Amino acid sequence: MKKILLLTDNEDLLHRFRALIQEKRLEDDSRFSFEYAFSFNNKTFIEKFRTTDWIKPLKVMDKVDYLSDRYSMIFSLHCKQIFPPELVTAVKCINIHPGLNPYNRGWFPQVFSIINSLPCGATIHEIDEQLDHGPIICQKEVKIEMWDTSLSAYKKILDTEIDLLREHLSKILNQEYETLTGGEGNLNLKKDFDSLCEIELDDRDSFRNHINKLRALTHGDYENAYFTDEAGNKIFLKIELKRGIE
Ligand code: 0FX
Repeated sequence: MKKILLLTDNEDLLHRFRALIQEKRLEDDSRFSFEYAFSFNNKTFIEKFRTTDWIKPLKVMDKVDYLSDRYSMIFSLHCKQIFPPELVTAVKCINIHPGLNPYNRGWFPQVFSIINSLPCGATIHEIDEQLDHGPIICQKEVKIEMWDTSLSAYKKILDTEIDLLREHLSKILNQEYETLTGGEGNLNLKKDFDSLCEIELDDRDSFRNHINKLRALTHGDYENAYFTDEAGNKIFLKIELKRGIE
């Protein structure tokens, strides 16, 4: 029996992955057994899953030998830890990524796609030693509309990740797939997102670009975009867009 580990820090995707495993009757498939873990520093998960034993906190860096010995395959479904080279060379590690590699690899791809118009979507790929970079197993573009915010684009991307898993999971588990090389593309880090959030009040640009920046930084209750008033207070802002009905 092949032991498979799913590592995630995203609760919505965790439940949707488990539902998919049930839907595909993989829980009863004697060839595979699934185990679940989240990042050791994920305080929300630690609190939420304190009394359960089917999912556990894990510090990947400290457990490379254990993970390599125990598992045939490890999935990262929005796991916030970077897998070290010794792990990805020892066991097949697969990333489910909310971006269309190689465009806007890294942090919050849809935010950057709204601003730089590079394609966005979902990608399932083998993990190599670089971030969101390894051989691509499957991917699908998600169209970002003029009225999308980061949140509405993100919801479509998550649905697409699940659609890709629904279509390709069995092939991936049986390692019956071919890969494509994605190229280098471009990479955004957390510091790039943080610097986007600071709005310079005297910046001059087209309305299109200003609107794009604000909708890229509008994501539910997150306080992203801000400017600073004379007293030094941060004033947060977001934008509301509504498509008119013809
Ligand atoms: O789990 P996740 O959706 O994904 C992120 C990265 O985008 C992804 O490339 C990486 N593989 C994964 C491990 O981590 O991240 P999240 O739940 O922290 O954020 C989801 C969305 O929420 C994000 O795309 C934009 C929005 N957001 C999040 C934070 C923390 C904001 O707008 N502001 C924020 O401060």
